Amino acid sequence: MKIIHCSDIHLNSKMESSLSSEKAKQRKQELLLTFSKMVDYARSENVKAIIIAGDLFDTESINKSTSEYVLDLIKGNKEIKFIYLCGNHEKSSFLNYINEVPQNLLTFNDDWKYYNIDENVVVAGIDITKSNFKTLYSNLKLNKNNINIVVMHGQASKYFVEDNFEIVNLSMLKNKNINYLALGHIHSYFLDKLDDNSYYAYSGCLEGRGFDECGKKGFIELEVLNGQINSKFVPFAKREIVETDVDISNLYTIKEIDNKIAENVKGINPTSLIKVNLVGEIDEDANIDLPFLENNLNEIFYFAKIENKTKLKIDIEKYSNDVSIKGEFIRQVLASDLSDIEKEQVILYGIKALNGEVDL
Ligand SMILES: [Mn+2]
Repeated sequence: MKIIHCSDIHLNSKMESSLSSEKAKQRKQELLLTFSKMVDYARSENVKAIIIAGDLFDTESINKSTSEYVLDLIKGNKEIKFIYLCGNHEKSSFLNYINEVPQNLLTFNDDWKYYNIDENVVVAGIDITKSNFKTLYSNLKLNKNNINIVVMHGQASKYFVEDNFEIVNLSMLKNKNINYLALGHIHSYFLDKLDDNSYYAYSGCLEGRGFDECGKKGFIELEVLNGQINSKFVPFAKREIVETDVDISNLYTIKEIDNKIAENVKGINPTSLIKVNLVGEIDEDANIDLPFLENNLNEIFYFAKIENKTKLKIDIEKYSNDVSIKGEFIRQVLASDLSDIEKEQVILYGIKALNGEVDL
């Protein structure tokens, strides 16, 4: 029997701020479509249940049309159980929009709830709140003869943290007959041992939204077979978000820099959103025309952005004997009472300013 564990879909997200409003709108739509495609995948793979471990929606004020879309998906797939735990972004949840909760939509509250989704397969879950976070661990009762999946939303911690109800306390979930702990909150896939017989995992989000959500995104597919539970991560995002450093040390011309970037991004899927950080030490005369380089990259990728993080390489020796204003400036700084580190910073900044690269 198969089960999907997903979380942190954040439907209705505003998406990355540096996108044009048109593309941001498109990404918002893609987010909803990827969720819908995951449900299609579930149907085609005969998945019995989809566990959503929180943050299905992004904001507290949930959009009506998105709610209706999700509700139609649930109603249109009666053979799949949607097991949905509200996360910290959904205090007034989309359930408020629903007059009649579909039979295949199973939810949780601040007491443990147990759903028998198949013979000897139980999914238990709870909303962690201010009033239950100290007692919930001792209240969890699981039969060791079942395959037990537990759903929670929060930051996993090996230590008990006083007065923090956003923490999932792993040490207090050990040896409780849990076979798999399905977590939400962290936006990247992560899996580790809970105790000798079980694992805890974050599925991560379905689509990266900004450059703080780089890498492969998707869901976890669980299979219960012969009294065991196996898991695999299924990359499923329509687009990947990639950030990469390109070292342009000792390059001077726009063409050289452009070629170096092209060489570095060769293997990246053109459907991606990419951010290139230019790094290294460059000559003050190097021609870094960011808009030019960025436009070239935007011809290849869905979205591209370049940040110049290079350091200026200044030959102080060369300037200290120079009869130019730069030479005079460097001689004055070197003769000052500043520390060596301060001298270097002042010189770099000053030369940049004299080159017209910074506004004073
Ligand atoms: Mn989240």
